[in-house]
Amino acid sequence: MSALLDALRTALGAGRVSDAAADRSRYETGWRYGKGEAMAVVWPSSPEQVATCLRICGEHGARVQPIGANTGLVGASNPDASGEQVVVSLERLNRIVEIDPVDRVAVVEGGVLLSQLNEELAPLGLMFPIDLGADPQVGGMVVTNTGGTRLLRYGDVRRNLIGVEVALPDGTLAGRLHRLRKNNTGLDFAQLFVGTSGRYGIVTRAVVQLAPRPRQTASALVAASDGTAALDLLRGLESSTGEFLTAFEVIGREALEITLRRGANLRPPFQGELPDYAVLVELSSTLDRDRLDLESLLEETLVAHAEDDPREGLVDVLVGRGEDFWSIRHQITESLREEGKVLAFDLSVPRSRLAEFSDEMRARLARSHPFVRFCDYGHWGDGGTHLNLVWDPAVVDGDPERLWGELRELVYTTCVEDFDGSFSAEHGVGPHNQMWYERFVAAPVQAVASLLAEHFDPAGMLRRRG
Ligand code: 2HG
Ligand code: ZN
Repeated sequence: MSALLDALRTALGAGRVSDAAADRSRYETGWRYGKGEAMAVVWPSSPEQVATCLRICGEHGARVQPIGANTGLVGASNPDASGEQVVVSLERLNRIVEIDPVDRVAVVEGGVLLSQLNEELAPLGLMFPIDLGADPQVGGMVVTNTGGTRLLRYGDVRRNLIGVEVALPDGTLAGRLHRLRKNNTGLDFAQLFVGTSGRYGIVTRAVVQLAPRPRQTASALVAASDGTAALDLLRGLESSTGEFLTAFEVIGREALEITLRRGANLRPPFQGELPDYAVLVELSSTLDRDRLDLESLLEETLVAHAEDDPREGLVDVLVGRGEDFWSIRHQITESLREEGKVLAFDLSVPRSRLAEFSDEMRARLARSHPFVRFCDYGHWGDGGTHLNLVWDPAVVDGDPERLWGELRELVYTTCVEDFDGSFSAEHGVGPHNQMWYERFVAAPVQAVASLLAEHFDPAGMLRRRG
């Protein structure tokens, strides 16, 4: 170990390598899941230094755990429990190399924060259109393939990634920072790394596609009597305002109730009882208000939809106050966390089955685990639902591990097997859900993924233990 640390210090400088517990500890615990122990931490500040770290670790037979902003939700960026991994923190790899408004791309280092990139882009009327409550680094977003609240309009990272440069376990830099939107010359190297949890290499630079920043947005919060009413609204909005629709976020009653009670500075939006589902709708456009009044368009569309709906599924429609509504949306995760024990699921099902899935899942859980609160919310526009199960640990007897296992078995089998859904819609794969990857992902797909891992990383430098 001391020979390894000496070699890393010689390559990076003494201040860029530490095995002190105080330095290691901030990388050892994940935001929600993940708890391990690192051998040391290094802070490379250029793509070449990242590659050099991997080369040196390879020469000493050490394993490596890359980490970005530590905002992941499946424990994939924290070290395992072995105490044998060198954590490679990418926070100093944070230069925006170039912004090209004609190519409409940005070339950024892997450790650039989403907020940092968007602050730089705003004065140019551009944005990197992945919108999240968290503030991850671009490299972490690539290997997770993050989605977020505006995927409906702009797509996920996969759809906005053009080129990558990657430090491979053999200590080389590979890839091409091209700006070609069209390039049918065989396999797409950049796409190979998307959603792989950093298993094949570390993204050192990326070329991402930018979108023109909207000049206006209009928001509404709609009270829907049930999930079917929310889905009817989605269809109605897509057919009448489709090219403007940027977000369609749904919040179930229990999640809304807890968030309004626990969140900071939130005004209850509706008078009286909370609806079964609140839908946050956002339209946006690059046209300015003189040419198109989006807020009036949204209001008229929602009123017409409510009047024409034979089921009378829309109970209340509030237009405007976008900041208030987004503030509620972005405080759900933390509010639920304060409420009790949370077991979070990041699921998707075909959009047409979202209401049916929620009703069925709620009924099954009420029968088997009545003490669990069913808090669902998420990106219904893309079939995504974050089901967070919340309970008071004081009222539950028995082995918590067993309870956890039962709940996961029930929710995942219902979602994947009975509803043809996904056990990881947008948070990726990590130790938290690895066993479900092994169970639900088709064997030929796992075989190709393993072959690629073998190719890029034959010694298993980026492989976790447990
Ligand atoms: C969101 O949509 C995030 O708010 C987090 O993906 C979801 O906390 C969660 O489970
Ligand atoms: Zn989400």
